[in-house]
Amino acid sequence: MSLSPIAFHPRKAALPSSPSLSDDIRTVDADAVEALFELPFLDLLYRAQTVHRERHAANEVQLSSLLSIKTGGCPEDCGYCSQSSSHKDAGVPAGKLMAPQDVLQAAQAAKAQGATRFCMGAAWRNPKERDMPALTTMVGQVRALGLETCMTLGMLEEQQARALKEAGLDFYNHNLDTSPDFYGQVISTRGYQDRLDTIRKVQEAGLHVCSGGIIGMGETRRQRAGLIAQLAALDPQPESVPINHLVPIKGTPLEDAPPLDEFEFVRTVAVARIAVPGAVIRLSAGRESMSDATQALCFAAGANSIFLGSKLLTTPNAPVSADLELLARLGMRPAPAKA
Ligand code: SAM
Ligand code: DTB
Ligand code: SF4
Repeated sequence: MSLSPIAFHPRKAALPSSPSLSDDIRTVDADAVEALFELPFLDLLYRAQTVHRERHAANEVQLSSLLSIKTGGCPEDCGYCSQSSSHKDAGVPAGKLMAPQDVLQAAQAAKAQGATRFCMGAAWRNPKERDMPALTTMVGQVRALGLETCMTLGMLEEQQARALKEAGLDFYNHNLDTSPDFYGQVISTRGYQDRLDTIRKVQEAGLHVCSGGIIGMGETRRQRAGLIAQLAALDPQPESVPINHLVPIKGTPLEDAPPLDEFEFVRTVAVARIAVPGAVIRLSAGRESMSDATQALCFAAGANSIFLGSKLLTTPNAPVSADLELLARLGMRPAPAKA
């Protein structure tokens, strides 16, 4: 049986030009990506699985663990987030940056549970210079455990990205979150171009980029395609793409976002797999309320990474024992550590 061609090249210059969008944003065409979304479900899954097997170990899942090293009180107003100081009703109090010693202990526990990457997240618009010594200490200590390191701290300056790289940081997570034309309905305090600029600085510092978005915020299919087109157009493409399902949080503007058809979420994972073929696609937030069957479909669509641990940043994650059991039931195995 022969396979139909599956090459996918995001084309340039077809989003309608808009005076409010910068050149970087205008140059991506979402048509080709949207065409993938329009395929019959099984054809799309077949293509995604074919691409997946060409580039990745078919039955391996990379296991990351996530820790909120600085929680709440964030000056940004991201409509989905419990940690924004604009969303006091979400009930997440502002905390201080954790001590490196406590972060190290959490990393040791994550390693013992089977994680190979440790991701540290801070509810900041950007890190301050005074925070850098503690951050670089954390990176060095976690790296010395033999774990891969990832941080997500908001916007970075060039020298901050370089300092984190020198300290041993492997990945920087900075999401585009959604398409350029839906973005303004979700976030007003940071622009799309700001995000692209931070990603560029992270790339120039030699860090691996982890960048993805959130699905289920009320965006259209075209806008989901717009997000994936932007991610696919990053040069180089990101090494890691987290696909988050919105966790609707009471007290945030998106608490009543319209529910999303679960097959549309699976389709998004499949389209991301085809459009960013070399990346590890992480099935991120939202797994806690997903059935085992839907998660298995996401793996079939090319997802090959999850967060392991009972908590994400402020919301619960699936229990570790249930996750390990699910992987065993599917005959899937944790990917070996690279660090
Ligand atoms: N403050 C930093 C920033 O936003 O750049 C880093 C941490 S922030 C919480 C990291 C990412 O988590 C966001 O970009 C968003 O994609 C995801 N996220 C936050 N709240 C979420 C929610 N309720 N549901 C799904 N994803 C969420
Ligand atoms: C990402 O894309 N998803 C993670 C990680 N990067 C930092 C965060 C998910 C947060 C889910 C909501 C919460 O727990 O507050
Ligand atoms: Fe702040 Fe990040 Fe939450 Fe936005 S997503 S409000 S930047 S913590």
